[in-house]
Amino acid sequence: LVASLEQVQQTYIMVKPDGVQRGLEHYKDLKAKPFYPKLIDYITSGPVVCMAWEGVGVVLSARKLIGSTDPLQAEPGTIRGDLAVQTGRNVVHGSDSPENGKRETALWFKEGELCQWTPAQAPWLQ
Ligand code: RTP
Repeated sequence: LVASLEQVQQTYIMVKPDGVQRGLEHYKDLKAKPFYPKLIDYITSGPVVCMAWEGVGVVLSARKLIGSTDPLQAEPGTIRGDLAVQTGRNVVHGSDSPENGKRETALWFKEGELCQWTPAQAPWLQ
């Protein structure tokens, strides 16, 4: 996991209860993995809830909230630690790098679908 707490980043967050019925190759990096066919069955088996978050260090902080890939290794208080049991049904996804955050956000959202928001005149607020 490559992430910095200094730069403003985008991360793509997906509640993946049961995938989506579109032919998007979100997990193309994992094509060679033995679990890939099962992962694609899972992720395309129904609707998902998609989010794009933006903020300083958001890739790392979102992954912290989500917890480890294997729910049994995930800390209590994280989404996977509290709500999941198996790696193959780990409830939620978050980009693993700023580069993938940009790529995945562009894959799942058109520009007009993202809400641009500028905080009030207080640069120390994040
Ligand atoms: P994600 O991309 O979904 O946030 O997950 P991750 O970075 O924590 O984990 P990654 O290694 O990229 O794996 C992607 C998803 O594939 C499923 N998986 N199944 N051994 C297995 O059966 C296995 N390993 C991974 C999980 O749904 C994992 O989140």
